[in-house]
Amino acid sequence: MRRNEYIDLETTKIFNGNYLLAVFHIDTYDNQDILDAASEIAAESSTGSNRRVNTATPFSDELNAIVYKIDYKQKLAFIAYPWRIFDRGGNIQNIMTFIAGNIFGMSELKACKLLDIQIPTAMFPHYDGPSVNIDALRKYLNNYHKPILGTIIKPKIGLTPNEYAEICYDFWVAGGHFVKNDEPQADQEFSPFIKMVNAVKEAMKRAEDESQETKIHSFNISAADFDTMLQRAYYIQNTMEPGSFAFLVDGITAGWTAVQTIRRKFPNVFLHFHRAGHGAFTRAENPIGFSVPVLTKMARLAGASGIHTGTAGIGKMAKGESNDDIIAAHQALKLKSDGLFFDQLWAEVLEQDPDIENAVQEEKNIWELGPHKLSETRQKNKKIENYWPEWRVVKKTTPISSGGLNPLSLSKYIEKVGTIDFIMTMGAGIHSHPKGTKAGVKAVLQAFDAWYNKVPLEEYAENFEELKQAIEYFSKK
Ligand code: CAP
Ligand code: MG
Ligand code: MG
Repeated sequence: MRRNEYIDLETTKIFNGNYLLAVFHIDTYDNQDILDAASEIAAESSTGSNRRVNTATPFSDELNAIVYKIDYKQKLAFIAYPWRIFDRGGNIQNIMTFIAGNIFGMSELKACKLLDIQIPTAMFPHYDGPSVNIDALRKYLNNYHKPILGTIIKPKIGLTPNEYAEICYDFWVAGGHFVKNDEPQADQEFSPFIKMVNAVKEAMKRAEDESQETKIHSFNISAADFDTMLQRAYYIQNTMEPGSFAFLVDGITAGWTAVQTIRRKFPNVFLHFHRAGHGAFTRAENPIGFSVPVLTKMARLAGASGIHTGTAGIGKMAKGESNDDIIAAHQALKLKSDGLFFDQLWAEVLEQDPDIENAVQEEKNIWELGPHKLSETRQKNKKIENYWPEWRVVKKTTPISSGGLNPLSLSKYIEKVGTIDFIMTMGAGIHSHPKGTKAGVKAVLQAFDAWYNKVPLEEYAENFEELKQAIEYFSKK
């Protein structure tokens, strides 16, 4: 039914900074007018229920979400949420409970997909945002001009701590930067957490001594309860060298509160948001859920240092809607980026703030250089450009590209995403190389050098056996 108290198609007040804007693709089973359906979604996702209640007051009505635009052709509803309805204290879980909560269960909806959001800059001082990000990893690794090249140890589960650590050693000593636990790794009886941490520490030391390079391991600290998560985090912090470790949290299955607890307890540790389970919400063919850019924006607001943003169709995982994976990677990295529906400025803009305007322009100039120029400039300067005004902004988070990737994927993804500022993790893409893990790493490094020197992979592989074998093997379906 039409809920007029949740509709105001002429209003412009929703652009005054007091509203979080959202756009949903909606459809109903009984071919209901989508303005009616949109007003019911606005009710259920803000102050109302399925009928007008007598207990509503003039003040509670002020907190109603507002349907402010409808695109009948594309079945899109634009809804504005007065963000004062959200829990104070920077709570992401509460926002998602409103805008991606009950409405997914509304029986009359055949489709209800939250495609994009615009977070008003007035909200930013109330949320954590990232503290550590890829810049800290680059400094620690002394790697400024390449993507952070990572792996996931495979098999996903079932290795003893020593077997696991040996594969870490092989990856690191051959030149790899970053190893992560796989998303279900925890404290299984055949691979006790403490033993795994100590085995990794020993393997890292061996690989660093031999390679004369620093290395990083991202440990999965997701657990049954926060006390156990924190115990695992403190154990790692007390065992590993500062900077040599990241904390991985399965953000969908462990939840937003887990992500934010770790962000707040360990502001100096890279917080790796693994999104296992996101496909139930984000896959393009899912009519009900939210998009990869929405998940990425909320993870950045929550303070994740990095979040998986997909492979833009290059890997094994299904893409989100259209080119969502690339939009998400840009939403992760940029100070200002255009989404499919909203552009998003990640700064609290004081009136006529020239600093931010300059920074946005500088960022635009840097991105227009393209990944090659950026990589060459960084190779020479060995530093990160400082267009980020450290104050009044939500720092960038790190796109993590993963899923069915192999040495042949690297240059394709760099060109698609238009930057080298991401972590790329290859599991099978390294550990299924015909000549083993070390050869897999060498093939990835050679693939990067081919891109950097602007030489076609096949031509470059004529002088590099590991890359040649990778091309032969990974080109076969
Ligand atoms: C990749 C991976 C990652 C998925 C996550 C896996 O392994 O470790 O968890 O890529 O997907 O378990 O499948 P492979 P996404 O490199 O062997 O494929 O990044 O899309 O969230
Ligand atoms: Mg309820
Ligand atoms: Mg995995």
